[in-house]
Amino acid sequence: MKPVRQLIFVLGDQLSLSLSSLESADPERDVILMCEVIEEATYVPHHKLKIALIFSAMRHFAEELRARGFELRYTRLDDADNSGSFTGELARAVADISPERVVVTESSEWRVLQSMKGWQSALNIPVEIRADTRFLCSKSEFCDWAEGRRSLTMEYFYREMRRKTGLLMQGKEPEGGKWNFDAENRKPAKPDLFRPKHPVFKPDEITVEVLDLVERSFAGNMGSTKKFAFAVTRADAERAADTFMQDFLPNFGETQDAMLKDEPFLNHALLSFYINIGLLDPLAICRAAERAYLEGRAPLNAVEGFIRQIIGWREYIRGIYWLKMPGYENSNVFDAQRPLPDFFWSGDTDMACLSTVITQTITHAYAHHIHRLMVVGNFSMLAALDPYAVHEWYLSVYADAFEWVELPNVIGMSQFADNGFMASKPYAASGAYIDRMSDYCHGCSYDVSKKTGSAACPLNALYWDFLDRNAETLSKNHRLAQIFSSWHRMDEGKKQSYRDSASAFLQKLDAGERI
Ligand code: FAD
Ligand code: DLZ
Ligand code: SF4
Repeated sequence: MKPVRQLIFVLGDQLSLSLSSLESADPERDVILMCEVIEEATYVPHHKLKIALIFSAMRHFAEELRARGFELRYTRLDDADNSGSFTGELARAVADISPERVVVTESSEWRVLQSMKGWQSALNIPVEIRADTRFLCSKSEFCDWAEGRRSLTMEYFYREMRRKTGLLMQGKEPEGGKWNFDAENRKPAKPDLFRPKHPVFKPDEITVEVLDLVERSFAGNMGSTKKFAFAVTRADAERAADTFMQDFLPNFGETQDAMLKDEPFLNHALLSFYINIGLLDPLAICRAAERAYLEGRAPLNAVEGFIRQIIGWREYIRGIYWLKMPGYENSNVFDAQRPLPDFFWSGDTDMACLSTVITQTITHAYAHHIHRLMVVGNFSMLAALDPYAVHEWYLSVYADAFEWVELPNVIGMSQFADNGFMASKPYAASGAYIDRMSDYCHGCSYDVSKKTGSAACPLNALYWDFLDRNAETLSKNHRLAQIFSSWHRMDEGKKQSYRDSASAFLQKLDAGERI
């Protein structure tokens, strides 16, 4: 047997043929290591569908590499000699194969990158850690952009990314004369029986084996794998992307913020899982969306909105993560300490908005952006839930959740726990917002039009109570000046009834009573 030149270690969210660690890989002389390990599967209690998606996509990626002539060393979760950790599996492979060196692409998460940095000395072998080139903006480019700025507004970063990629640009000017068409994208939606259906992928033999493994090994975790419908190969993920471009993109913009109880997906892409594990290339997806606009198949407001989510928000969020880690995960400006209520794991609450979104999360390991931000996130912030516990919940329950993208979205965008480092004001809303953007309130046990008292929508009193409770931090925020002046103009009796209603609600929550 020829000596092994490189042992290339590929992680579960690195399933891309263009991965930097695979550059100049040689099937004749290199071996690729992939492993399912209990440490990764349990650092939070992941949703069963999330574990199944990752394991099945990993096994299919291993097949794809084998078909290209590579030798794979693949450890399954239930292999008898599986050591259970990345470091253990790498050590075992190094001892068995004696490669000249190890090559990896840097981990997407701070936690794993710390281990990676210790491998060279722990294993006494050269370890090359290569940059992850699947992002448009490198970590150092983001630092350069952020340095010296008073505020890190996403919109300005996004414009840089438009210029860099040339997406939707006419020379130096943005297509359509404006950078952002969001003003056209805040409409509610109506149920539509003729709305196209998102594709469903039938599990093949490999997936069926994984589903069985997951049901056996993670029986107590959230969800069920019975209706597993994710794409697990690059080809199927590309099919999902093509269907989105054709059937959903034209209407993506208008209903982006809308919520309907019987339509959890509306016109959203359902592509984040595939992009985040490396089955889809974000820039290629944006180019496909741009083509749809240039060929007259989708309007500018929809295409610009979609592209902004990917080259703007996604890249910006990653930049913030690496700028602020470690330590960002412990941000808690409001000193919120309340543990998560049990209904976060069951959906069992009388608040129809939360019950709908959490139940759909349990079913699909998915909820769209406004569900995450304005339903679960808004409630968590108004009810002073501990942001770290909220972060761990999001990291567990969504199939697309990897810390680099989940943490800033939760800690910064949705909980404002970083005191506005990311968001210029908290995304806080009373029931009126949910009522305007959804059909949830109609069937709710609470009355959205009532402001206070036990029959009133709890969000109405919680909203004012949140502002009042945190006035010292928030009243300096000029974007909240108008709201605080309304609060100050309110008569004392009304203010007190908001405080009393919120306090009664929070006491029930603390006592574990049904709310
Ligand atoms: P669409 O709404 O169709 O958007 C298209 C694409 O844009 C997405 O696939 C995604 O790649 C990208 N995108 C959109 N918004 C964001 C954003 N804020 N940050 C990063 N990428 C974005 N996204 C994750 O990928 N993983 C997470 O763990 C995650 N956690 C979140 C937690 C909270 C509290 C909030 C408010 C948002 C979170 N997001 C997360 C962002 C966003 O909600 C999801 O990317 C989106 O819902 C995925 O569904 P989709 O593919 O249908 O997206
Ligand atoms: C999320 C996850 C899970 C559940 N299991 C594995 C695994 O067994 N093997 C693996 O390589 N990756 C897994 N992942 C994804 C990793 O957690 C992810 O690649 C790292 O956190 C990135 O730093
Ligand atoms: Fe949610 Fe309040 Fe509407 Fe009920 S009334 S669905 S609790 S916003």
